[in-house]
Amino acid sequence: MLPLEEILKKLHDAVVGFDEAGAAQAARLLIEGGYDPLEGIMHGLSTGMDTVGALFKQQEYFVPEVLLCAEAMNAGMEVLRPHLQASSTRTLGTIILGTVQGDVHDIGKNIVKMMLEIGGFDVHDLGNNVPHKRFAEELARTDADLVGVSAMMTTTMMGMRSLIGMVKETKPHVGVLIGGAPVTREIAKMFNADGYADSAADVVGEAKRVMAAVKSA
Ligand code: B12
Repeated sequence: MLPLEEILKKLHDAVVGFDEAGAAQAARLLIEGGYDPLEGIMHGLSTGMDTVGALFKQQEYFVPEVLLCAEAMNAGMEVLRPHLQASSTRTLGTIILGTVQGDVHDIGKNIVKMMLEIGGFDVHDLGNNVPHKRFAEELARTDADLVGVSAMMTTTMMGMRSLIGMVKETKPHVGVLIGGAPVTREIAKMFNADGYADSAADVVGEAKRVMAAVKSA
């Protein structure tokens, strides 16, 4: 059996090397080794995407390479996902989730979605590049407790402020969670969001905290 560190490196390298078969194989090794699949997602596949981000910034990788890396990440995720333990069958709450208008990045948002579903939330995923109007329609149509918004660019992140304003105006008791690479706790506070998480590993705890806070307000 390979040590965890070695398997995490294989997952990382498979993402960076856009090796779909390698990512799936390393993911299987992780499961066969009895390791935690979440560890593989957070410290293998996601860490690989961080390296891809650095290579993209240095202009060593361009959009086509990044998309191939994302495919490799998905191949690993497909193997790991069924092994994540659902915490309960009871629905803790309903959350409307999407990537903000103008922004097509959805890899992180999809991991957040998966964690929320496993954590017991009913997730209404609106996808990426979601106009504010779509969030408003879904808010009116459902009895959601929370709205989760992802933004990966500094430019699109600015659009979150008006989206949060719109949610608070129409449904003051709906909590808003935000996240994505450029978002910080300070920005979340400045934009009047109720919650923030910098990693999908913390998102369920934060969603529960926000739900309790808005309900008791
Ligand atoms: C993959 C990627 C792409 C892919 C997206 C594929 C897809 N389906 O998502 C493609 C190739 C399409 C792409 C396109 C572009 N990209 Co791009 N991309 C990236 C890259 C390399 C990785 C992002 C990623 O998936 N990370 C892995 C995931 C797992 O991490 P994450 O998204 O941060 O998510 C975690 C947390 O943030 C958090 N989280 C995320 N969302 C949420 C939501 C909530 C509610 C909560 C609580 C938490 C949370 O939990 C997640 C899981 O742990 C980043 C670099 C980087 N360092 O981020 C650039 C990056 C985001 N891209 C960038 C740019 C500029 C672009 C383009 C404009 C490039 C171009 N010239 O065409 C276009 C944008 C088009 C558009 N209109 O959106 C810049 C943004 C710069 C900025 N600060 O504004 C970055 C930072 C690269 C860079 N350094 O220049 N990109």
